[in-house]
Amino acid sequence: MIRQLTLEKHLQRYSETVTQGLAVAAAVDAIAVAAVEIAELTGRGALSETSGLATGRNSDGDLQRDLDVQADAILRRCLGKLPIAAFASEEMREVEIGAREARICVAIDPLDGSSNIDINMTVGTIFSILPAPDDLDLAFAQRGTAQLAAGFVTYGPQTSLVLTLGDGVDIFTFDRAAGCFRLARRGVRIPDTADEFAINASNRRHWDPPVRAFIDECLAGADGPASRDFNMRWIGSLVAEAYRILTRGGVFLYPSDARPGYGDGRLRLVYEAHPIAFIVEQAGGVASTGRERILDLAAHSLHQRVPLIMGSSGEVRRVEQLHCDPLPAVSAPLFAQRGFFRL
Ligand code: AFP
Repeated sequence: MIRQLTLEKHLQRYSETVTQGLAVAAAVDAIAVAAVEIAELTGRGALSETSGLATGRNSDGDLQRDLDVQADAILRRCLGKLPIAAFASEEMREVEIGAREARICVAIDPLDGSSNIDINMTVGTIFSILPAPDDLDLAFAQRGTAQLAAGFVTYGPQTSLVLTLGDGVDIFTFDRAAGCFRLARRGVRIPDTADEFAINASNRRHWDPPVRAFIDECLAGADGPASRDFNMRWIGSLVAEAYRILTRGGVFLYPSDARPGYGDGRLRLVYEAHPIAFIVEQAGGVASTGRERILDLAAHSLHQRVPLIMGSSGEVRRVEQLHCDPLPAVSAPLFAQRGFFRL
């Protein structure tokens, strides 16, 4: 029975089969240990000394909450015991060079979705593990295809670790009674088509025409070119959206938009889009900017943002098609009279 397979056993088998296997397995294990401590911290909510309220801004100007800082410290403590050549975090301005002879580099978003902490919403840790290049200044300038492993942990009803080691996607759920992560789902696959889209619809007036056209098709439902009705979700937590899409398919869009500072969207390439894209592709989905494959991109700066459209291949490919062959400009009469989306 798959439930008997623990994360520890899974990593042990992997470490015996791949060149950097031992280093990668040790890093994933350290992240899992940190995740249990972070789950305990986030699970205490208002009972803990940490408030979840904003205490400042990180190096890239995002609101930083004390839980962001605490989660970062827990992960750095657990990973700090390992030989890691270069380490990067959303909460750190620069890359930290570590053991130069080490074989791997690690990038993390310690607590994605932390703006949801005070409303008791699922948040998570995202991680990307890369080979150590000869020039460590280029550690996080590698294409996403260079990743050796990636995943995320959800701190919600379940503490679950979603992991790819380059050979499919598995989900391990923390068994509180046993004190270990057990295999809950093996070889996760994203359905090729789905009827659920996720986007922050309040930004519609700022979107580029192809994104508007795609969302208008979803809203037109059975009356429009998609010939079927859609449902909408927007959680405001990338890890929760990704977990839902891994569970029942769908498409997530955080596109570039016309707001100041959102010309490349909101999500970071190195420690959000790259790892999520690796997971999505390994589960049979697609992850794109709307024009390019996310995993083909290499960052020119550590906190570089990138538009992210990911999920079921059918829907993501439709968004790409609308970017490549834009529909003729119309005054979108479909919604002028409906009122839901006025021009
Ligand atoms: P926080 O970590 O600041 O809460 O941001 C979460 C996030 O990066 C991603 O997880 C969400 O999908 C997205 O932002 C939500 O962005 P909006 O608040 O603009 O909808």
